[in-house]
This record gives sequence, structure tokens and C-alpha cells, in this order.
Amino acid sequence: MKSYRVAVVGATGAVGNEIIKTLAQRNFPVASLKLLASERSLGKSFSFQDKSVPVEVLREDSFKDVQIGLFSAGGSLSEKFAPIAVKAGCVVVDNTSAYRMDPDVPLVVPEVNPEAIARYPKKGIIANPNCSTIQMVVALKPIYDAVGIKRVVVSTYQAVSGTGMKAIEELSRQTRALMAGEDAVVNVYPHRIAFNCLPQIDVFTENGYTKEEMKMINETKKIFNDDAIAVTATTVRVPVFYGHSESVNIETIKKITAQEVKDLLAKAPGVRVVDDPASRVYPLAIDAAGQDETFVGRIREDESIAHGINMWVVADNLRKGAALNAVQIAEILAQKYL
Ligand code: NAP
Ligand code: 12T
Repeated sequence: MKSYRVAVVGATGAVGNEIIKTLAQRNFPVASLKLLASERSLGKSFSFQDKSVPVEVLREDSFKDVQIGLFSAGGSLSEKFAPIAVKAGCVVVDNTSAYRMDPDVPLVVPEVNPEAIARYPKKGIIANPNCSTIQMVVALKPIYDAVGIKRVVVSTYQAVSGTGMKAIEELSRQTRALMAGEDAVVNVYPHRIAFNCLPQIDVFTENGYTKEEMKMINETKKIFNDDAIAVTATTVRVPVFYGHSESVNIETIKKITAQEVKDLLAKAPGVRVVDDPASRVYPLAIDAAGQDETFVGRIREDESIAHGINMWVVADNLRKGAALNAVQIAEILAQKYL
């Protein structure tokens, strides 16, 4: 079996850390692993395949001899270093929003549009979608194929780990402070996140939506290669550490019953139906954390319209929402193209 020289850019971050774990858990054929971060991380190391791998500082010459680069160190670093890596002969799987809407860069969720990977040679970059988009389209795909989708209305309940290590620390520090009767210090988010819900993820755009909401709208159309799907989104940060939850309302083109949706999703790749209201069983963020699947429950007909379905979709935002999806892309790349 062939094996590959891999680099993880942003290795010390919430996503990078999960990428290292995912490569090991899935036995990705790694010939050599290079871990890259900022100067702040010099001296750190991670264990991989029973060896300790030191973190190196990301530099322009970091990509000599690297075949696959998994990037999650922020958009501006991807803008600068992805083209440098490609020039050195590396294929980049980018987790940031920098290239997602570039028409020459495939935006891929393996359960939905794996065929798009074939277009990677144009720029040498494959984009990983936003975490909230990924889990939604995994759950929409079987319905889209069966009866068509006219419109989606989604509201999200997003975990702080999506923002990175500093936000995980902020929620725990604020919670501990408030429980001890002290004041909560606000650094990462515009307002206190402990015991609160923030209807703002990322910055606002001119139309009054946030960037996170516009990512869900635009990325969904690109992944399905269908500009006719109407999507509207409200994205909300909640005081949860791991796992994004979503209320998804779907207007289908042809009629489909709730039972038919359950049957379709039960055999869909990457999906687990968790839906037994009589026993109070439905997907929960605390159960999805650390898992690979996208969990779907509360599947029911929207009785306010002729062709409507409601469902509740939960996944681990750092796994299927980021690291796992990126490693799955790398697996297809390795098996079919490298
Ligand atoms: P994080 O925990 O804050 O980690 C950031 C990582 O980037 C760290 O490894 C950090 O290294 C590194 N970094 C920062 N500045 C650097 C520099 N100048 N040179 C080299 N490395 C640098 O954030 P995260 O949650 O892992 O997210 C990282 C990025 O991934 C985000 O900006 C976002 O674009 C993307 N992301 C995508 C999804 C998705 O939806 N698919 C989800 C979450 C995040 P140090 O430890 O040395 O500072
Ligand atoms: N602001 O990759 O804060 O576009 O949860 C992912 C997660 C941006 C992204 C977050 C964000 C992205 C967040």
C-alpha cells in the first residue's frame, strides 16, 4: 500500500489536534507527519503512531517533500501559504473559509459530492465546508435525491469549540467564575457566553445576516451544485463545548412522509437516526461528541405546508464538521488521485 507525506498546518489548534487523532484512528497511510504552528508552539510535541512528533514553525519552505497539507490555522494563513504549498507540489485540503466559494476550488462533503474532488488540479486546493453546512447537507442529501428540495430554513445551536481553544477556555472560565459568585470576563465573543445564547456567529454582513449564516446559504448551493435551493439561516452560539445542533425545516418538491424520511436516512452513509420520542430518545450534543456520524431525530411532517419536513441534526463540529471531513477527502484523494 502506498503511503503519503502529510503536513498539518495549525496542528496545536482545536481542529488540528482532532486531525492528528483522526489520521491515527482511521489508519491513514502516513509515511511522515509534519506538524506546523506558530513560534508560540515551539517545544510542543504530539504522539503519533507511538512516536513523539515535534511541532515546527510554519515557514515558506515548510512544504518541500509534503504531498498532502491539511490546513486549519485561519483564513489569512491559508491565503498566504496554500499557494506556496501547492507550488512545492503539495495538494491542500483547506479547513478555512478562504477558498470555499472560489469557482476553481471544489467544496466537498464525501457523502454528498465526492465527484467534485476530480476538479482539484486546477488550483491544487480542495475546500472543507463550514461545520454547520457539513452536517446539514449530509442529512439533506438522501431527501434531495429522493424528492428534491425547494427551500431550507435552518437555525443552529453551535458549540464554542467551533471558535477554537480560546473559546473553550472562555466558556469554562466564565462558568466557574459565575458559579463562584464572581464576575465573568468577556474576551472572545461580543457578549458573555456562559448561561446565554448569542445570535451572532462571525461578523455581520451588509444584508443583516452574519457571515456564518451566509456561509450556510452559499456553501449549500455550491455543494449540491443547485442555485435554485432557497436557504435561509439563523446561527446561534450556545454554551455547549462540543457538538452543533440544528433545527432544519425543509420544503420538498415532491411529497415525502416522515416515515419515508426515516427509512431513507436509516440507510444513508454517515447518518444515524436517533428518533424515538416515546422513550425521549433524540440526538444530543453530549452524545454526538467524539462520534463520527451525523445524528438525526425529531423527524416529522411540517403540517403548516403541503410538502414539509422538520428534523433535528447533531454532529461533533470538530470531527464531521472539520477534521473527519478533511481526512475523508484526503482518503479519496490518496485512493483515487495520488
Ligand atoms: P485554534 O484552536 O485557535 O487554533 C489555531 C491554530 O492555528 C493553532 O495551531 C495556531 O498555532 C495556528 N496559528 C495561528 N497563527 C499562526 C501563525 N501565524 N503561524 C502558524 N500557525 C498559526 O483554532 P481552530 O478552532 O483549530 O480553527 C483554526 C481554523 O480552522 C479557523 O480559523 C477556521 O478557519 C478553521 N475552522 C474550520 C471549521 C470548519 O467549519 N470546517 C471549524 C473550525 C475551524 P499556535 O498554537 O502556535 O498559536
Ligand atoms: N467563525 O470555518 O466560530 O468558516 O464556530 C468555523 C467555525 C468560522 C469557518 C465558529 C467560524 C468557521 C466558526
